[in-house]
Amino acid sequence: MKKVIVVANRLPITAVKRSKQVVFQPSVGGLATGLSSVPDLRSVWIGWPGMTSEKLNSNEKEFIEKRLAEDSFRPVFLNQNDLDLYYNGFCNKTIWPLFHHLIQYAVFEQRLWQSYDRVNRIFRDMVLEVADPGDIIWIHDYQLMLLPDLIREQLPNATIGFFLHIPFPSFELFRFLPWKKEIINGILGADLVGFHTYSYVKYFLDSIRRILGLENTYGEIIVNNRLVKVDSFPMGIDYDKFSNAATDRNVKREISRIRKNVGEKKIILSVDRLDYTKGMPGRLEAFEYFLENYPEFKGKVTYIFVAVPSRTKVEDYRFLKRQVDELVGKINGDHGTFEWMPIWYVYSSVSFSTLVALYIIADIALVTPLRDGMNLVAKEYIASNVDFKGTLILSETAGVAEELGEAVIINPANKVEIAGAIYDALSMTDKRQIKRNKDMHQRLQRYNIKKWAMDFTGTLDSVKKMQEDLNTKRFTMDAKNELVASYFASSNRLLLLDYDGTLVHIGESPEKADPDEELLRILTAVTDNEKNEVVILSGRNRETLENWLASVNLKLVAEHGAWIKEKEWEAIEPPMTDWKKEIRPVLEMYVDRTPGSFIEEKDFSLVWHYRNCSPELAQVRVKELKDFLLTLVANLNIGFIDGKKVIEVKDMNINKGKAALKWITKRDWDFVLAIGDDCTDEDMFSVLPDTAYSLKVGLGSSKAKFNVGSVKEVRKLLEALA
Ligand code: ADQ
Repeated sequence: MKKVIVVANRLPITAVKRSKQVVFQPSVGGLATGLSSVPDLRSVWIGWPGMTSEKLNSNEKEFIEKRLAEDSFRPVFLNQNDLDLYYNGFCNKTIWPLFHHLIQYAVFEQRLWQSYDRVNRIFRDMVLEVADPGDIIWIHDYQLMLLPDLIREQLPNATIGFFLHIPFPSFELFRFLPWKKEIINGILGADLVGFHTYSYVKYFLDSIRRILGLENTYGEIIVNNRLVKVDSFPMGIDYDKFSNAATDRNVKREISRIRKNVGEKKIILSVDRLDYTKGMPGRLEAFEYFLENYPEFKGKVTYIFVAVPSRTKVEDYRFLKRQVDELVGKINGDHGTFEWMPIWYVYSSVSFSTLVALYIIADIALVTPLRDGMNLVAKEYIASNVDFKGTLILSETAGVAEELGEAVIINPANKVEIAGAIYDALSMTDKRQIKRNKDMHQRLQRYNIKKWAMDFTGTLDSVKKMQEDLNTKRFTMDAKNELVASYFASSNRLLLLDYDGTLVHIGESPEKADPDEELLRILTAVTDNEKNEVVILSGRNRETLENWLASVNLKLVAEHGAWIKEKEWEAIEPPMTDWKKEIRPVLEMYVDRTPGSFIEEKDFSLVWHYRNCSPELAQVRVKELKDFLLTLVANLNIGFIDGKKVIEVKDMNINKGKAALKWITKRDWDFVLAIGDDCTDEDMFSVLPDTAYSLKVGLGSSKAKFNVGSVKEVRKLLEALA
């Protein structure tokens, strides 16, 4: 049976030492519940068990390994140095603040990065030990962003999913990260990349476009000839666990205990890890503002403020603790009386029964993070209140706000608005509360943690199937051997080769695509064989081809078939260029409105280049220009090609197909091979005889018989023919 290997920084169980004995604290999170419900999957977890190596002797380590193995957990042991530099360092001082748009807290230090890289490799080694062919490897969160690609390097066919639980930042912030390219490439080692919301998906795709120059189609990207899908999967909760809790005896007991202590006052609740992303000081100030501006509620409202200790080794968190302590003290001091304490401050983790009792008893849940990947507390609050009562006040900047739009949505930086929302919520009728909460309830019930886990693993499965479909036309070793054999058995051969993207890799600057020594050597060897006729069919102009390829005895086709050179250059048809004077002013207008773009004029075409423009602006302009050209082309008998970062307007009677036909019909060839990479080469593929071999470089549908991986593979093939 295939298994899912869940890799996360922490295991769902923590080892601690009590009176010199190692004991375990189970902390079953939502993820474990979700995965246990995916049919036909057995799961193995890999993660840090919670104690550093220095605190364990070899017997204790062995004991931990044995005990964890009973639950199919595999520990990754980290030492104190790793914990300081990787976890408390790069993870929580660099990535966490930056990804939450709080760059003022972020530090960028080489040694922290090096440790992150090293620890990701330690995790990789454990995955390699555990993984069998066919397993699903599901990697979680920001601590392990390099891991997908590290595994891919060793297991090229592995099924890898990656899910980020925190927000992905906008490019304007992400660009500050000195290791942004490594991080993006690391994540793209996965087959499926998931985020909580569509906004994070957009930010991620935007960074890929800007950093790697890779475009996507509906979230699908081709990375090194492998299809990668990026999509949103809003994480759900264990709905039944929370919605059934109201009838639990322990929960009922907790409710009476809390009610006895608070009395009949209205209850406002907040529950979070003590973290600067959660907006705690701003929330406390908003509560103070509420008391000052709605004094009629003094003595009638209690704010239960639960904060779970978190990352206490990081100075910013200690500072926040002091800040929160002071604010709570100040508000209680300024407004409290002998009979009434405005804020009940609990700085500890609470049991499940207490947590749900608080959710049920609270009239208001105040969830006001500055930024939050999702925020499960908001979902748990709604799910626990099966009578649909209570009001959720929610930050617009929490991922969960995209799903729970019926909540009272506020800006966490606006204390006046938050105070107003508290006032409205306290005055809200039951009827209105029920109406708001019912829809949210149903949504949480439907898209619960099980559905989420099945959705992610199911999508991962379908991505693998899509990859297989794309691979069916792959140019395998057998296909290559057959082609080579047929080549050597023939004596009258025609080779039709595109240039850019086929013989040379198109990098950032297409003007620097001149042939390197290796290519010239290969082309010379192939053309020197008198049984071969080799034609380069390119979109480039005559001068460029002439300059670059003069030293080789090639036949040339320039401007997509407009010019042909056997001995001298000849126009395939008399040039028809009247249309240029109408199109040029249009393109000039686009140059003026799109900084970085420029026009290239060829004999038979006009080309608008936009590779140096801002990708967003270019996307808009390309769409506008194409719409505009569509209205013009029919009358002018021209067409346009939506090429690689270019729009080329040209006479549609001229194409590579026509030029190729000129050669195909010239002689009775007993071997024909055509290789190309983009839409202009499809015209060439479509005129080939059935017996011809044709290869498209890269993935994607094509009239060519085979897809070949890269320019490198094309060169290898030509070398084999030399
Ligand atoms: P967190 O930042 O930890 O998670 P959150 O989504 O609210 O934030 O999850 C906290 C969990 O801890 C909840 O399930 C809650 O019940 C529990 N919890 C909180 N306070 C507690 C307390 N005092 N005692 C006991 N339990 C408590 C990260 C991201 C989030 C994202 C989650 C899941 O930062 O944005 O929603 O992962 O992907």
